[in-house]
Amino acid sequence: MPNNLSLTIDAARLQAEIDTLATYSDAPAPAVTRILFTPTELEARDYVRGLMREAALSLREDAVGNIFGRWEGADDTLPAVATGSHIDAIPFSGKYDGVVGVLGAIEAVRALRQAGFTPQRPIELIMFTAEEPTRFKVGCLGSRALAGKLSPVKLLDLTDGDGNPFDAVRRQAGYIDSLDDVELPGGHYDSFVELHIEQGPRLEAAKLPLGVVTAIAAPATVRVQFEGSGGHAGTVLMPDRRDALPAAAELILSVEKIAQSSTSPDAVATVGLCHIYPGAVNSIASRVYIEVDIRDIDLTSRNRMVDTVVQVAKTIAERRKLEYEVVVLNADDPCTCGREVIGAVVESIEALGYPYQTMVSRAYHDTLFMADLCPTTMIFVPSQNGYSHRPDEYTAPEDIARGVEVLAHTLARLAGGTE
Ligand code: HGY
Ligand code: MN
Ligand code: MN
Repeated sequence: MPNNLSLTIDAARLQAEIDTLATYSDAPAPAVTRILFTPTELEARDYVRGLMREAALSLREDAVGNIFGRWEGADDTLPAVATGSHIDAIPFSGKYDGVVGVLGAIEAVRALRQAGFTPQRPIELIMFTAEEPTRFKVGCLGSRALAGKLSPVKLLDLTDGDGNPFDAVRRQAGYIDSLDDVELPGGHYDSFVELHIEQGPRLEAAKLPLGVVTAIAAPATVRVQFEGSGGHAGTVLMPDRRDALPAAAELILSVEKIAQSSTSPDAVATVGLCHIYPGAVNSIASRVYIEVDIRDIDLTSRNRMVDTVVQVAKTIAERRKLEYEVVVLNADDPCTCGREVIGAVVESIEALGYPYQTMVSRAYHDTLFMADLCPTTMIFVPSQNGYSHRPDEYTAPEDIARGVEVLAHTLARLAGGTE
């Protein structure tokens, strides 16, 4: 790694690209909605492909829609250093989540090239398919598949909320290759570093511009469906009802209580999605579908909460004489980041003279699954007021540029190379 690599990050160009990408949205600005393989998201993919090509990256796309942009190294036989993130966005969210790690990585490559740097190892950017669980109910779909944690058989099982199979939707989007070729072997990458907004309040509270991630919390999702008789809101008397909505209401309050009463400070649980059928003011709910998001850094605590939620859902349904279905959609392990990769980020930050802190990520990211393939870490930049997954998500351009500068130096350090 050249000692005095001095890089110029074009913060204004990067911000303009972030603002342009935000226009590919199915929600009115400043909100962003960009759901996997919708026409809007396909147009956004085209925009990112163009930027990758302009940065002289050679492109490859796999069967689930992960997009790879490769900068060949002096020794292309060596496992690449990888970086990247996602551009899909949950409904009515912000324009920085994931985007900073994709467009920022492209800017890092441009800055390194402009400084005359040539990497020894190849450097590969990855735009992961569907980090958000919005359409197919599983988060990190692309990175899970790369890490072999979402098999071709499981991928063929996936359908979206309208019953469209993942396989049909991906083919309509132009991804027709075999799902068997998605999984990457261990050793395929040397290391992986993801630049991401913190999506929480800690860096801002500590008045620090940078975070280095040492571990990522363990996410789980539980799907619960209650089924009753429904019927006319005026003519079915109270003793004769089997109303699905009060059952869901009981469970939603229990989910909150289960997390609040945990002794673990990082225990969180949320019901962010609830569908009521038929959804009419004068009709008793015949079916209610909810999804529960449960997380903790501590796996035992997280698993205890999942087990309790499943048990409480069953107890409520049986007491109310409702049919029910309770499915644990995913219950992932937390990940510990790689000491050497963390070291490379810390060395880069300290050489640049910036203050920072090491920290755990309470949000999950593609890094969680890349950790099954190689040593990983993340670089966090502050979120204003800790806001994320909301239209007023914001990170200052100078904070983003600083994160990109650290990412670029880290990639150079990990890849080795010459000016
Ligand atoms: O939900 C998460 O942690 C991530 O932002 N998808
Ligand atoms: Mn997100
Ligand atoms: Mn994200």
